[in-house]
Amino acid sequence: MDFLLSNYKGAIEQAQFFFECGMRECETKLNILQSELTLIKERTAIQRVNSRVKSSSSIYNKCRKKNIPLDKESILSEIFDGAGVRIICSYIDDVYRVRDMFLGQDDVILLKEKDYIKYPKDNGYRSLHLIVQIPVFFSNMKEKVSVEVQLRTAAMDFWANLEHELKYKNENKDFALIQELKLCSDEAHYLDEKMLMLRDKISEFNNSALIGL
Ligand code: 0O2
Repeated sequence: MDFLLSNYKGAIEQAQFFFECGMRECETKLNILQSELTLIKERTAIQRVNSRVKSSSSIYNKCRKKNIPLDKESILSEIFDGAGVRIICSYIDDVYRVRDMFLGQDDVILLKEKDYIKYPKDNGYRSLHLIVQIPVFFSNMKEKVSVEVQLRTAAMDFWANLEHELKYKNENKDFALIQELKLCSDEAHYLDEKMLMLRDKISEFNNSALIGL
């Protein structure tokens, strides 16, 4: 496998360069949104942003699995999660607000959206996934790069990270474990909804205290 991979190293590295540039463009947009919300004294809608470029071996394996030719152009046009950006939000409604603010930018093109918050996966996985295309400007050309953006709350992120470690990649078929993980996901979702309700109650209380009601 290492030998096979090394045959395509050049093409994969070139594609990774473009993925990294698309990822950095997205990060910049999100950092600006985060700073703007801080400036206007909005509460913390975006807690943090994590990013990664898919590793050479993952790109190679995905191309092999999906019959994608191992050249730069095909990798860039057929692999949509080569660049990944994950946005961790405080509350469920922040996920959708940040989504709207991000997609509202006229150079961000939405290619695909999967709402695993409204429609969780059977195992309990929750997140909002967007595949977007974003322009990156170079010295003599412009390239549209696809980026997978995942938005989720801190509770969803906690669950997904643990589940990923415990099971997702290992295909563990232990039924009791799968059930327990699903239960944990429902409990995390309950907490998300409860905190949202409490936040609204507290802000209602603070507003009426402010106007002396
Ligand atoms: P990694 O290591 O995070 O990059 P695809 O094959 O990716 O084109 P798919 O499976 O339809 O198509 O994509 P989907 O459903 O949008 O999921 C892609 C990514 O979401 C995964 O990337 C994970 O990061 C995350 N994800 C999806 N389902 C689950 C799940 O059940 N549990 C956890 N923990 N994460 C999930 P990768 O490349 O699989 O992994």
